[in-house]
Amino acid sequence: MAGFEFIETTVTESIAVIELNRSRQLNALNRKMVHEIITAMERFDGEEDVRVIVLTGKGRSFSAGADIEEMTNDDPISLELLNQFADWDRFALIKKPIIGAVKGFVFGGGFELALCCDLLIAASGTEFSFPEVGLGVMPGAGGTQRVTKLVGRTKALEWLWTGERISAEIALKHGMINKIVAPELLMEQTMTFANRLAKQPPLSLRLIKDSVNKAVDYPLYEGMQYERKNFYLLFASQDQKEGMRAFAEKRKPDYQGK
Ligand code: DAK
Repeated sequence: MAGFEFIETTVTESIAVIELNRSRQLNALNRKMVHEIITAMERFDGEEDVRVIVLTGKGRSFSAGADIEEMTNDDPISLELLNQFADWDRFALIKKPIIGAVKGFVFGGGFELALCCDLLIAASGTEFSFPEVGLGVMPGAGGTQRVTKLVGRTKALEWLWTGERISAEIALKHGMINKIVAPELLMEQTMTFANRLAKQPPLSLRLIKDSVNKAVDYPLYEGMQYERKNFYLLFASQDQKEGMRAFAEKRKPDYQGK
């Protein structure tokens, strides 16, 4: 995809990779960059040939947070008029699986961006932190909500109040990331995992993501009703027929995402 200043994108087979490309500033997220990331993600979400989206950062860090220089002189009215949260809100609407491959610092807005991913693979040595409290502010792009839903109120408050650095091991222990890999194997292992997902029936992945996301917000009964509708819906797909026929015929299914 051409025309981006702060990200690079590539597509390998059916995996789209979006790389934050501002490594001299540790991929600090300026506004244009966030806009570019979500724009690329939405385009890939709509491309039939793409089945999984990988988000990562160039250089030694995933992202050291929002660009502090850019927001130093913000005031509530300028923030309201900029309406930047509109871009951040769009991450929750991406239907395809998003895998974050993170390393180095995953701080502030960078941490919030990582929490927009569905799965996270971290290089050993990765550190997560919400340093906002040390700047006299707090996370505003979903950090307090997403981390609390993931790890619970007690740890969330500790991390958000202190701004302390959370090691990859602690993140794994609290179910915040999926696995830790050697730094030099981060992309290789992420692509292997992405390829595994890319072979699964895309509509199943899509409706599983939708249902699991509802589980976070809905009471159990309502969530189960919602799940049921998605379950029924998959029986309208060609891939359901293909999957079950392939089982009966003792061959590998060939899923088309239809
Ligand atoms: N912003 C701007 N530049 C940054 C940066 C950042 N967040 N983080 C690092 N850099 C720049 C450094 O200034 C330095 O630039 P030069 O001096 O070389 O020009 C370069 O990246 C390399 O950084 P260091 O020299 O500091 O590298 P070190 O290894 O010594 O230290 C560090 C790495 C990550 C510990 C340190 O750079 C650091 O503490 N960085 C700041 C971390 C931080 O406080 N992050 C921001 C949290 S606030 C919003 C949505 C989201 C947010 C806000 C609004 N809306 C939608 C409205 C989120 C807010 C935040 O993330």
